[in-house]
Amino acid sequence: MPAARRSRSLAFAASLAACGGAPSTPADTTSVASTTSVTAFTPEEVAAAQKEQDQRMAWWREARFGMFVHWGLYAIPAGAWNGATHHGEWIRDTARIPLQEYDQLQAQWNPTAFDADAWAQLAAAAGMKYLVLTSKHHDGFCLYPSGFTDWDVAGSKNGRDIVGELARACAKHGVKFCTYHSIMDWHHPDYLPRRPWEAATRSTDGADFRRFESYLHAQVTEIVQRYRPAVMWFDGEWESTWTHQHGLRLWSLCRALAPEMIVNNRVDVHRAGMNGFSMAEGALGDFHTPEQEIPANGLPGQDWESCMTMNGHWGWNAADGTWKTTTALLHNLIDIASKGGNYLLNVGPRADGTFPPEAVERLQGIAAWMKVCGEAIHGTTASVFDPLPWGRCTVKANGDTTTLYFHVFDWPRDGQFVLPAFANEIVGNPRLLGGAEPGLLFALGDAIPTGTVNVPATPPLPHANVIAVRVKGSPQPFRAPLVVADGDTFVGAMAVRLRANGPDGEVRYTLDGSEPGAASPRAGDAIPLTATTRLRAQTFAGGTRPVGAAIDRTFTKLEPLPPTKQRATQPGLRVERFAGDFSKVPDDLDARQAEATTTTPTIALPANVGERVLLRHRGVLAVPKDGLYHFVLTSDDGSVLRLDGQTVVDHDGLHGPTEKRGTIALMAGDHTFDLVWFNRTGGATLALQWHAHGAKPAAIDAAALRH
Ligand code: H79
Repeated sequence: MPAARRSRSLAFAASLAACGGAPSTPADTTSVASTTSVTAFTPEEVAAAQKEQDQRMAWWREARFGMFVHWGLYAIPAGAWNGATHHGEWIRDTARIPLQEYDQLQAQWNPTAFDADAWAQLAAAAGMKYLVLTSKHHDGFCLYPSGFTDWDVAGSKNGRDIVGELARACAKHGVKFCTYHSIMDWHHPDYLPRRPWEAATRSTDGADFRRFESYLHAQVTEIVQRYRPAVMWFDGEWESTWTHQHGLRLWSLCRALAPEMIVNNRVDVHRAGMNGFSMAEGALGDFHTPEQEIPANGLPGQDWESCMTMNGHWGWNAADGTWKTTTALLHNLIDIASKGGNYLLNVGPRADGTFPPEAVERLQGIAAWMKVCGEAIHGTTASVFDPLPWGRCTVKANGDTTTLYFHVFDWPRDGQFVLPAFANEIVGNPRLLGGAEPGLLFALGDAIPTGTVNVPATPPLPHANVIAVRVKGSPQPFRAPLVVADGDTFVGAMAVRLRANGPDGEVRYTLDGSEPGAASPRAGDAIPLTATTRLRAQTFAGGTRPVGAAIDRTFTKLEPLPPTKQRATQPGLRVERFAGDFSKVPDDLDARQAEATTTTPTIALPANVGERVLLRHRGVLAVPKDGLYHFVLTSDDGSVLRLDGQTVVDHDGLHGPTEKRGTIALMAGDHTFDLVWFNRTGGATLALQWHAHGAKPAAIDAAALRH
């Protein structure tokens, strides 16, 4: 998945637009253009908007941990319908329940054991600083009495205002109350589109999406004015009817209603797939929302929150026993905090209003840990070190000192904890949270004030143990040397540069596979490579002590493949079509008989290519000059690109529309081209781009393809 490239300023244009006046009326489509014409803002205006965003995000950035609550009518069937037990909050869709049948759940809504105070107390004790409740999920049912629909708790036999009770309970327990409100709505007659499976039976006659937008704005206004949520968490924005203009109007409404309210990025349409990272410049929202995943390297410089379930479902599913352990949940929290994000951990309450005991047990386990180690989570920022093999690090600045919290997942059995290297002076004794005081001895390593901490052989806490080290100033970690190289493969020769990454230190390297030592050559000028070479490098503090992570990279010299002798005079590629239930490219394709053969001028799927189909594009690719060529292959489902019989990109298997890259060295001239693609069911995508090393990817021009 590509990392998001977005400055935090994404929300500025719109927040400035919103400052300019009242939000536009949704039905008034003529005003849209003027609302969205984002003209140039002065640097002062941008700085003011940035400051405003920083102010409203301040508590959220400190919080690091929140509770998600998915609750609604779907808790009544608890995941089971017609014998299947895998459903969740999507049950009306996944079990294809007709509206009239689903409507009957409203009469059964009767959460007699709902105790808002108990929920808020559990969240507070677990160190969760905010709670996000589904005021409305995709099924459209509202957990509060809405003035704009009867499809709400007020229309059930138990009229309790769940949102109101929980908002008050959260306030009492010092937990910020927030609401999740789905844009997608499977109940409102004006919402479009219908679910594909109900399109024939649920008429869209008279449906008007502009009226739905008015309804959505009315409900958001109602919720904000009545319950003052600290965060408005939108979702279900990915359907075709929701546009950036709709997002801008909803964002502007929120900004005008409650300038201090935080709004997630799902208000707008620019997420890349379901992973929750806004990709486009100008995408709205205060924070990114990766779902069920933790970005491998965080999203440096940006605000993000990973929402994740405790088992495999958001809504209550009685059959789901796949509960993550308390250790796994805490490691997620620590991992996310160490990458600078927030963790929004879900609970799916049961229909009677109680949390499942498995969830309570885990929350209590987390609470016990947080009681001792909460200071290592709350108010911290991302690690400054290279990935640590034994755990994670969080950082907290306090005036002119900084506390480094080392969260140890794998406790050193020999009682010797080796600190990651940094150049700061340590203040006082390291602390083992939850351990006996003073407890720790500290041994200086060389001239650099880092080294080994003596720790008890048995740590005090389950799940993870935290060693807190206070240092002077801001952290100065030693990190792996920076490698400046133009890729990992080359033709002919290439140059690689090494640079120290951090405080004073020497970078030393080897090219023969041996471990770099204090006597290895010191990096200075560019290192020329003329053959495949393994480069190993390390920073040495004081000239002798290896510090930070080591570099171990192989640069591969490729010999360009000679052109084929195959004659190809016809323009375009030959396309063979095969029928079959493929889940991967079959090995025996050469032996199979195509059911049809056509030609194509460029690589593009025919309209309505269909399902259970495989297309094989063959011919030659004319390469303009000797060199490295990179290929970007996007497909849904699988595809494999071969040139001159060599696999260049293997993007095989069943998957959604994702891209994969590959590199090959080619001499000028024709090369045999063989691109296989298949679709089992659902979406069908195929695109191939290429570029010479150093150039930008582009589609393959028809002039380069013959057969
Ligand atoms: O509210 C939770 C989910 O219901 C919602 N976002 C989180 C916070 C969400 N909506 N859509 N998705 C997540 C992704 C869509 C997944 C789907 Fe499926 C795959 C929809 C249908 C197939 C998951 C699996 C839901 C039903 C089956």
